[in-house]
Parts: sequence; C-alpha cells; structure tokens
Amino acid sequence: MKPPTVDYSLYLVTDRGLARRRRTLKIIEAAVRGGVTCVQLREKQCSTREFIQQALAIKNFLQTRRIPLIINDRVDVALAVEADGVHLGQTDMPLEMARKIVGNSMLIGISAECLADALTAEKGGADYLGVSPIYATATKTDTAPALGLAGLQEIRKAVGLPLVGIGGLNTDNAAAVIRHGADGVAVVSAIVAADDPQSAAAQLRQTIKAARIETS
Ligand code: TZP
Ligand code: MG
Repeated sequence: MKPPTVDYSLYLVTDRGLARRRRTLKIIEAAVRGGVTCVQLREKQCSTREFIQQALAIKNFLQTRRIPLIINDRVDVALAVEADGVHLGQTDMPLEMARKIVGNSMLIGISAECLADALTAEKGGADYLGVSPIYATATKTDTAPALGLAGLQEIRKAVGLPLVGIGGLNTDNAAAVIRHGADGVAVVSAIVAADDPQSAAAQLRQTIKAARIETS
C-alpha cells in the first residue's frame, strides 16, 4: 500500500554484489539503525522465487518500522509481496502501463536521466523521481551522462515531484545535492560496501539533516 507520506531523505538501494558476502537483510537492518528512511530492493541476477522470498523477509522487518519498501524493475514482484512501491527506469515497463497494473495504491518511482524524462514522468503520474546519475559511478556503468548539480537544479525548477538524487553520492557530496533541490539522497556503495553500514548511514543522515536546516 502507498504510504500516506514518504520520507525520501536517505534512500538505500541494495546490491548483493557490493555487500562483501553480507546478507542484504543484515545490511538493511544496520542501515535502518543508522537512519535510512526508504529502501529499494534491487536484484538483477537472482531467481524470481528468491527475489520474492527476500522481499517478504525485508518487508517484514521494514513494515514495523514504517519504512517503505520499493522493488526495483519488477512490477509483478512488487504486487506479489504487496510492496509500497516499484521503481522503473527508462527501459523498464512504461509508467502508464505500470500504473494500470498497480493502481493508485502503490508508489511508482521513475528514473529521470534528463529534463524531458522528468517532465514526462510527472505528467504521467509518477510519485517521485530518481534523478540519475548525478555523478558517474562504478556501481552502474550503463547510465546516461552525469547530470551534475546543474542538471539536478534544472529538474528541480521544472517539476514539483519529490526528487531523489542517485549516482556517486556519499558524505562528501550529499549536502550539495540537498542544497541543489533534492528531497533525498539515494546510495548504493556508500552504505552497502561500507565497513560499517550503520555508521555510514548515520553519517549520511546527519549530513542530510544539517544541509536541510541550512537550506530552510
Ligand atoms: N541508478 C543510477 S546510478 C545507480 C543506480 C542504481 C547506482 C548508484 O550507486 P552508487 O554506488 O551509490 O554510486
Ligand atoms: Mg530498472
């Protein structure tokens, strides 16, 4: 079910390949203790059955803490586990089709790689945008060219939807992303690959909070 309000401040995107043999659920538990406000389960390799089993276990943990679970790519998996949302890129199922399938009770996040993507997604009824990538990143190499802070700011001026920056973000640049109009910072490696995911999340959350106070 779509949560009434979503705090996108610190949005964790999982990646088992970067988890250094730690289980995704363990990383999520630590990251939530550190202050993650939203979790996207991103599985590119595993079987559908495993994806669903993992999603159910993660949902069980997140639900009691009122942290939304968003499923990457897979509308069917999102529906099957009654996730809070699904996140779709520019080569995934088109937004209008996904909306027909999931209805209005599920969040749909769209990756916007340029201003036109952002405007189209807003018009099409997306709930939030992943502005992608802000910076080049080794975590995902098949990305569009980096938008930088100027690209983020341009999208901020043009759309009213919640914006989450993603791509190469960490404690050094998270504050600038907030100052340039993002509602949240999405990270993979800065938390998933950290020696201590809890403390990495706590530092990011603190940085984001401080930048918000500064901009308000
Ligand atoms: N989408 C755009 S960039 C990216 C995704 C999933 C990866 C971001 O990873 P990192 O490690 O936070 O740079
Ligand atoms: Mg995708």
